Amino acid sequence: MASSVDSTALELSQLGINEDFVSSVPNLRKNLHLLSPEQIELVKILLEMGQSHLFEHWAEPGVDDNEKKAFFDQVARLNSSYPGGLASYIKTARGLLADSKAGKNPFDGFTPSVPTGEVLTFGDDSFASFEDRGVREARKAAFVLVAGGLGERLGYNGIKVALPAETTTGTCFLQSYIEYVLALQETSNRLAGECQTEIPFVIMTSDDTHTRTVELLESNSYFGMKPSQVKLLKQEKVACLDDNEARLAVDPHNKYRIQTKPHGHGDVHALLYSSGLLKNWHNAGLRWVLFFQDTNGLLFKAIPASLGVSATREYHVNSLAVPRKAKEAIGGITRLTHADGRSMVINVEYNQLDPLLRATGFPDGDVNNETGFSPFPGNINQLILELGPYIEELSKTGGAIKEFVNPKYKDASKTSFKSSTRLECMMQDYPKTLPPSARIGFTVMDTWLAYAPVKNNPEDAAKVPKGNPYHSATSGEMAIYRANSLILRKAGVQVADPVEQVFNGQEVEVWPRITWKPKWGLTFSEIKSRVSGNCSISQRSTMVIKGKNVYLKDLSLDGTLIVNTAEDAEVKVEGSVQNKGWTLEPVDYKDTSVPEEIRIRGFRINKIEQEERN
Ligand code: UGB
Repeated sequence: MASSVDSTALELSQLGINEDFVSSVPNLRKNLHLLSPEQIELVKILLEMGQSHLFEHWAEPGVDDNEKKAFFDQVARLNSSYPGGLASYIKTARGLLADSKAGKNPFDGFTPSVPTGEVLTFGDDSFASFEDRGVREARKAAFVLVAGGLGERLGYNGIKVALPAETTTGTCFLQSYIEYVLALQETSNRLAGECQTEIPFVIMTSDDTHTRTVELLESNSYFGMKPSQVKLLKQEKVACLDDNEARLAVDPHNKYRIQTKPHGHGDVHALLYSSGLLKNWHNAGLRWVLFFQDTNGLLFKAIPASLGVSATREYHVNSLAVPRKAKEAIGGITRLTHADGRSMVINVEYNQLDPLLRATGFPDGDVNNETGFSPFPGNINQLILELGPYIEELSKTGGAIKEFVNPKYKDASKTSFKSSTRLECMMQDYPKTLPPSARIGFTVMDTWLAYAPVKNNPEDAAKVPKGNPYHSATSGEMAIYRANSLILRKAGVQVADPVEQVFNGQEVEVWPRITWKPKWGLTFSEIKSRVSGNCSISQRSTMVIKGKNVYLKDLSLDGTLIVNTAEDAEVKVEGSVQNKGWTLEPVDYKDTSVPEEIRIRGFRINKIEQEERN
């Protein structure tokens, strides 16, 4: 605490504090002499913004003084981490809460329609040429993983990026992402005839995930990436709001703290901007920033082609999308046209699409059409932004993204909330402030290739309407085997049909458990070049390719095959491999004797017999 001044001698006007404000909070007045000039400045902001209640329960000077200091440390953080500070946060909150109370529709005046974008078909010529272009561009890209979310829907106790994407090799999501980026870096540099370029890799964390993310990286030597190549940016939470006047909520567990909650993945833009990274990247000649989420084990299969689309079409913003099932919990990419002529292509979040459609002449709301899918492509929240226009826009906005508020009201009078609320923002709302001249596009890929997130706990996944994706650890893992099987089929391998099995109450297709390291095959043409002759893989088989220069020729696999090779060694895998292999043994998600990361997928792998080739 600051040097002490006799409170009676304290001239409020000298401090620039309005007497009327302080007189209503005698407990603050008694403590004023404890405060430093910086803390007095924060007091002024809080009082001017109608937050005197925060001091109502303060103890006499000499009691809890350390807690009072910690209170100001928190207020200083909340003030500095929000563009425009706390005053701006409270002002925006008042406006949004008033709109919400009035039932104002954020899409008022806009009519939705289905936009057009680039629709890709895996493996055809145009897909191959986009992939080729994308891999060449990759050395001019930076990758940004947003991983600050707790994953409340999944209910997993650890951080989501530490979960195995699949349990055949146990590779966790973060390892898989890093290995893909390193493989892209290597191939892209090789094609350019250079080797020095390092692709920057940024992870946005939060207080909920930061320490465990650092531990995961450090205990695994950054999964082979240079530590200097990885940057962590931690997002701060924002203050909770107790009522329509945006009075900040006192933490129920500590009267000297303001309750806080996450602000959403939209924070990534302000953090990137204020970190100075964007300018460094621009100066280093980078052209693209790719954003992606924490648990999609397929997404890098879609990255080369979608980056190729961005480069070919010169999109300032390219959103990756997949065909969307009506009511699926992914946003819909929509063209919104205003009565005044404005028009934009933007994500409409899953909880807003149905009411918007119903209010604008689509009485059935969010429903599938004759194709069995919603006509609006599903946003998988993987964005590719062109760096130059991105910096230009952020230098105007500071990275602030249009926010929203979602209070749960106690009753129809909408005067009080069931629990405190806060402002939130989403990274895909970035285009909302862009001028009409911005080139905004999207790229639609097959779901089996591009999207299988792990978001839902087993109980909720089992309740998903039939035909809609489970988005669980079970379906996320099975989707990796299916994608790899389908890719090899397309490359000419006879891969057996899957069988249907039920794990944790979810019926899934079980394909052969095929996995490979990204360096083995980043693009379809690369994978094709590694397969020749008459290869076949039975349904009960498992194949793990760990090496880079591994060539499958006339392979007949019925069992488990692991191919380990030294970095550059060339290995031909030929002939028949037959053994008892590895089986999937069902486990119940309620069986707490089984590790959590296993039981949430409903099976474990029983490694009976395998053949290893080196
Ligand atoms: N995240 C953060 O980094 N910080 C936060 O404060 C919050 C989240 P969810 P959500 O593709 O499946 C999104 O919770 O928000 C990270 C899109 O909005 O998994 O319900 C978090 O760690 C939606 O349009 O998803 O829905 C994670 O990596 C749709 O595209 C990411 O943000 C949907 O994802 C997403 O957080 C989807």
